[in-house]
This record gives sequence, C-alpha cells and structure tokens, in this order.
Amino acid sequence: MALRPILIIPEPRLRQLCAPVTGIDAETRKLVSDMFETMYDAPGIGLAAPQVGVLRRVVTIDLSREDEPRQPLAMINPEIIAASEERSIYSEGCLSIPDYYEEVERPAEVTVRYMTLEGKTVEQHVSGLLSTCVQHEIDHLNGVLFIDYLSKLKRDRVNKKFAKAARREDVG
Ligand code: GNR
Ligand code: NI
Repeated sequence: MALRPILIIPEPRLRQLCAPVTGIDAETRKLVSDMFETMYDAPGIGLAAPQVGVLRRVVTIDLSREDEPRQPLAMINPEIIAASEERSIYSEGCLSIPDYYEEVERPAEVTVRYMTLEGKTVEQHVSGLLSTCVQHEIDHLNGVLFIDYLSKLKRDRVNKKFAKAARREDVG
C-alpha cells in the first residue's frame, strides 16, 4: 500500500475522459489499494482514479463513520443506468478542490452498474449520500467536477482562487 498525491485544480488530468479498465490485473488491484489508503488518509468518503493521476475508470467509496467498521466499496467501470426524477441537494466538497463546499442538486436515487475487484458485474440501487457520492465520482471519470454545476460567478471565483494558489506554488 502507498499514499498517492491528490491532484488539485487547475490540473489538466482532472479534466480528461478516463478509459475503461479492460482486465483486473495486479496493477488495478494495487491502484485500488492505494486509492483506499489515500482516501482514508485524506480523509474523504470517495476517490476517483484521475484524482491520483490515473486516467482509468476506477472509484473507491466508504461512507462509514470513523467509529464504525469500514465498508470499502470499489467500483470498476461504473455506469449509471437509471436515475430518479426526484432530485436531492447536498453540500458537496472535493479533495481536488480543498476547503470549498457548495450545494449541488442531483437525481436523488440512481442505479449503478459496475464490476467488482473479483470481476463480477453488479447492479446497485443507491440513495441518499451514497447516490450523491457515486454520481460525484463517476463525474470525475468524465472530467466533470461539482463546481461545473454552480453559477458561472461562483465557478469563476473558485477557479481564480486555485489558479492563483498554483502560480504562487510555481514561484515557491
Ligand atoms: O470526501 C468527499 N466528500 C463528499 C461530500 C459530499 C459530496 C461528495 C463528496 S466526495 C468527496 C471526496 C472526493 O473528492 N471524491 O471525488
Ligand atoms: Ni471529488
């Protein structure tokens, strides 16, 4: 296991379309294992492979609280195959946009089809925070960030702030 650095906006790899995983090999298992370690360390409730610079359709999620047993969920090539008409609003954050939270409206319930690490295809109906998290993570695999759903004013403000911070890091 190893921690991998989490990429922060503006980082071009966060805007790329990720490629499907074609076979679950040792490299995929190592990626998933590193993603869980990185996600628990952050800490976050979800992580998508592009956030650690790997442009593959791999997601890790764990919604358990710190005082509960872990409930790790790894999704390979996840796809939303149905979404409810009903919407729900959650205040979202993203490890690639640190310390910024804003409300986002999404379908309240979705059905997600994915492959497990064991190579089994499963379909899972999800609601509540898990539904929001699954949608947030799948967006990452398509180069989409939650700030894309905000007003242009808010999005521009966030992008500017992180662009400026990145320029300062360049200089040192
Ligand atoms: O840790 C995270 N919390 C969170 C809260 C509300 C909606 C989505 C999320 S996902 C986020 C971790 C992350 O950036 N995953 O991509
Ligand atoms: Ni995120």
